Amino acid sequence: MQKHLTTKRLMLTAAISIALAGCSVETKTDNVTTQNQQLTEADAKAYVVNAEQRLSEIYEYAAKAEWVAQTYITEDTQFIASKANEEIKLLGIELANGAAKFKDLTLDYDTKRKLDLLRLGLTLPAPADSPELASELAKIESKLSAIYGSGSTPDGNKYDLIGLSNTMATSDDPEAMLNAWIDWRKVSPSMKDKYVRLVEIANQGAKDLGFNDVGAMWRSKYDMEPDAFANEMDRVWGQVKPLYDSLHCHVRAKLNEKYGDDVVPNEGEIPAHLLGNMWAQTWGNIYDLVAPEGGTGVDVTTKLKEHNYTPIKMVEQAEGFFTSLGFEELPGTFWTRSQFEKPVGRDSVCHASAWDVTDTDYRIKMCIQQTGEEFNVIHHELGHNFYQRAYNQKQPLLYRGSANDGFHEAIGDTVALSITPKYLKEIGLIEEEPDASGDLPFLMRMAMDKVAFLPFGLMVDKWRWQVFSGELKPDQYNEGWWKLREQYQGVKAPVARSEENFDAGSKYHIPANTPYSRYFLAHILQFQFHRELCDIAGETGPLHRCSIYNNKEVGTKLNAMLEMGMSKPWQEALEAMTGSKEMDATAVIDYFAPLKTWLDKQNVNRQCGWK
Ligand code: X8Z
Ligand code: ZN
Repeated sequence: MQKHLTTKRLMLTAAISIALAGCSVETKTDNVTTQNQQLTEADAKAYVVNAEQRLSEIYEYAAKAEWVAQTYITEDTQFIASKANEEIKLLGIELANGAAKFKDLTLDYDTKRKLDLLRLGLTLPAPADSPELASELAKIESKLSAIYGSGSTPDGNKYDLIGLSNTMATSDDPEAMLNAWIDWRKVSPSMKDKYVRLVEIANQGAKDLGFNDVGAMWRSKYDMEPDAFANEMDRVWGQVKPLYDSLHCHVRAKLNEKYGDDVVPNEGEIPAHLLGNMWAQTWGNIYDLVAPEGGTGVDVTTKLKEHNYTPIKMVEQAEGFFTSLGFEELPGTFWTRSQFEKPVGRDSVCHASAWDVTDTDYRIKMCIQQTGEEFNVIHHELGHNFYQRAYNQKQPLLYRGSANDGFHEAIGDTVALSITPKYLKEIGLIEEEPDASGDLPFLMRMAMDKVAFLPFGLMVDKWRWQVFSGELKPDQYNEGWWKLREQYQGVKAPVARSEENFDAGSKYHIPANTPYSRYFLAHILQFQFHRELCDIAGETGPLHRCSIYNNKEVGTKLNAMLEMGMSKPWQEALEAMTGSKEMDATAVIDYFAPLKTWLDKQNVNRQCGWK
C-alpha cells in the first residue's frame, strides 16, 4: 500500500493514509477467508492481484474527494473526504490482515514484497473489526486538516498563515515577529484532544497489525530493521552536526549583534521567532543578516519580481528544467486542474503538495508567492509529479511509490540544486554570472535553508515516535516538543509555553499526519544524487557550481531510478543511481566545504554551542 500511499500520500497526507486504508465493504478475498484450507503460492498471487484491483478502484475516488476537501474546505467536503478515507482505511486493514496470513509460505520475490507492502501501507491504521473506530479516526483526520487549513479557532477567530509567515520572513522588529509567532500558535490548541484520541485509535490499529505502536510501524517501512533505521538517521546526523553547529554559532552571533543581549544572548539556544520562518526550520529569509562581506550573491526573489514572473510562469520555467533533462511535458490537465494560487473567497489548504489522481492526472496544489523560496518549492512539487508519472507508467499498482519516502522528497530538490547563477543566466533571470567572489554568499544562502533544516527534519518524528510509544504522555506533549527543539536545533520558545499549548500542531505535518523523517533523508540524499549526476555530466568544478540543466544523459540516469518505483529495496535503487547502498552525508560536507572553512574562521573567538 505504501505505494499509492506514498504517492498521494505524499501530500494528500490524510488521503494518503487513506489510499491504503480500505474499503469497509466485505469483498471477496476468498482465498484468504476460506478457513481450514491450506494456503498456496497460487492463493498468494491471486490475493495480490485482487488487492491491486480493489485499491485501484478506490484510489481515484478517494483522491478526488480529498482534493476537493483540501481546495474547498467546507463541512460537506470534509464529510465526503472522511467517508472516502474511512473506506480506504477499512480496505487497507482488511488487505493488511489478509496479507499476513501468507507469511509462512515460500513465495516468489514480487509476491512476497507486495504482501509486505500491503502490511505496511497505511499511515494511520484503525483497529481491525471496528468500522466505528475507523470512522472516528477518519473524521478526526479530516477535522485536523480543516483546522490547520482554515486557521480557525473555536471562538471564531481566524489566522492567516501566509500573512503571518510573511511577517516572520520580512520583519526585523522582534515584537512584530513574536506576535506573528504567537498568533499562529493560537490555532493548534483545539487540535490537542483530537490528536490524543487519534494516537489512541491508530496505536490500537498498529498493534492489530503486529507492531508495538504507530511509530514502530513507520520505522518499519525502510527495508531494514526499525531500530537499525533509527540508528541510521542518528549516524547520518552525526556526519552533518559539526556543520550545523558552525552555522548555528555564526547565526547566533549575528543575531546578537543585531538585536542585542536582551533579545539574543550570545550563549544558549536561539529564540525561535528571529530566524525568518514560522518554525525556524529554514533560515534563508534572514540571509542579509549573516551574509559574508564582499561578494553579492543572487537574490532570486528580486529577480523574479523584476522579470514579472507570475505563478504560472514560475511553474512553466520549473517544468522546463525537467523537459531539458528529456522528460516529457506534463499533461494538459496539469495546467487546468492544479491549484497554483490561493483561491479567493474560500478556505484551502495552502501547504504545497503534488498529486497523482490517476495515472494520467497529475496536479500540484500551492498558493504560490513570487519568491525564490517558492520557486524552489515548485521544483520540489514537480519532482513528485515526474517521479509519480515515471513509476505509474512502468510499475504495477503496489510498486507505484518511491524507493523510500525520502527519495520522493529528494527528486525535485535535487533538480533545484542546479538553480545556480550559471543556470539563472541561461534562462535570462540574471544578466551576469557573479565571479568566484559570489561563491560564499551563494553557499551561505543554501546553508541557511538546507543545513539549518537538518535537525528540524530529524526531531519532528523523534517527537512523534515518543508520542506514539507513550514515552510522552498527553500532559507532556508540549514540554517534550520543546525539549527536542532545544536539544537538536538549539532553538527555544521565545515566551513561556505550557501544556495548554500544542505547538507541534502548528506544523502542517502533525495535523496532516505526514511522516517527517522523509525530509531529513531527502536533505541528505539530494546532495548524494547531485554529486553523482554532476559526475555523470562530467562536471569537474566545485559541486555548488554544477548544474545538470539540459543534460539528457543525466535525465536518462535519473529516470531509470524513478521508473523502478518501489519494486526493489531502496538500497538497490540508491546503488543503481550512485553505485553505493549507503546513505552518505559526505556529499553535504563536500558541497559546503568552503563555507565550513569560512564559518570556522568567523567563529574562532566565539563561544559556540548550547547546553
Ligand atoms: O512539506 C514539504 C513540501 C511538501 S512534501 C512542501 N516540505 C517540508 C516542509 O515544508 O516542512 C518540503 C521540505 C520540508
Ligand atoms: Zn514533498
